Amino acid sequence: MEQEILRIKEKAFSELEAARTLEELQTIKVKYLGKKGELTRVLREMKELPPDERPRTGQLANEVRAFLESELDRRFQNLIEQEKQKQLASEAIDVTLPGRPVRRGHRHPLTLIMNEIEEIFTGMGFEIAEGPEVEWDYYNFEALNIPKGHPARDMQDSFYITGEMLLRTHTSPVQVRTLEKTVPRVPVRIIAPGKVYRRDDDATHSPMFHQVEGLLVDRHCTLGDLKGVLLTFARQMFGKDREIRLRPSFFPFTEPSAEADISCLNCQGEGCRVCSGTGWLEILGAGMVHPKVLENVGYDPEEVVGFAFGMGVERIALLKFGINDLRLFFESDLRFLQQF
Ligand code: 2NL
Repeated sequence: MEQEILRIKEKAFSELEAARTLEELQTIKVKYLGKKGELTRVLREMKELPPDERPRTGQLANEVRAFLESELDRRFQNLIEQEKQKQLASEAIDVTLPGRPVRRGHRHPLTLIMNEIEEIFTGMGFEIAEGPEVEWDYYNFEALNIPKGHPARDMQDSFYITGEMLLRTHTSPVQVRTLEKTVPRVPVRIIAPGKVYRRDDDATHSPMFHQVEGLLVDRHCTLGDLKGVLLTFARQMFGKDREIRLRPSFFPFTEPSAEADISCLNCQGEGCRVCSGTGWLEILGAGMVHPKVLENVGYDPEEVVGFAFGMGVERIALLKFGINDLRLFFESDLRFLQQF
């Protein structure tokens, strides 16, 4: 029987050494150590041996069983490790491969124009002011001398949130808030860039658009100073040959008020299709701050004067890029956007 046990040991050992997969190894384990395994069978047959032979043979059988168990265990660990290495090798990253190109984006054309406007005015000493897009009726209208019943306050023209709150229809409320905080200090030189909202939607109007307003308040300034600031802006934005003209106009928050035109970009003032034969293109509205507005925010209109202006960023962008439909800016069509 001892011969039999040793034979099983040799056979099992050489088989487990030869096993190449975890499945093969499991089969070998069952074949020798399982319930119906060869070594298990031999152990069961021990009770047929003469009693004096049983301890020695028993001990041998147990030693062989322990030996095979530990060798099987060692081979299991080996094979698991091998599988892991194989897996890692198949997943290896080739760091020398060229990368997949990621297409680089860029700023939206309106952002480019907005940044350019901001740089021109900060270059003249204006600071950038910001404020909320959801605004009180008071800051958006009342403080700006736009009385109850004025057409601009009509529900048809503005997005109201409650009776007293709306989406700002211009960035003027930012300037009102700034003046309230600054009074009675002068000079004040700010621009207020940002999104504004009106109930309009066609080729030249979007319900959300962008404005940059400017404001200067000091002990002394004139319409001439305003014109100089606007001429400097026009030439930096649209070219050094631009001329500027002011035409009388009306805004509730300025007196006097004016529309500012630049000499036509296409015909240099000769008159063409772009400027409808006039030689001029309207770019913004402006004026001297109404004394009522100064009073409303706490300045003494006998002590200080101011000028203000406001421009639509989309309009500036359309003129500068020679485009005729502002909806292009909001359609997110890359074929359009990639041209800037
Ligand atoms: C336009 C005209 C304008 C202003 C905006 C302003 C602000 C304060 C006081 C007085 Cl706090 N005026 N802003 C003045 C004149 C014109 O905008 O056509 N914008 C697109």
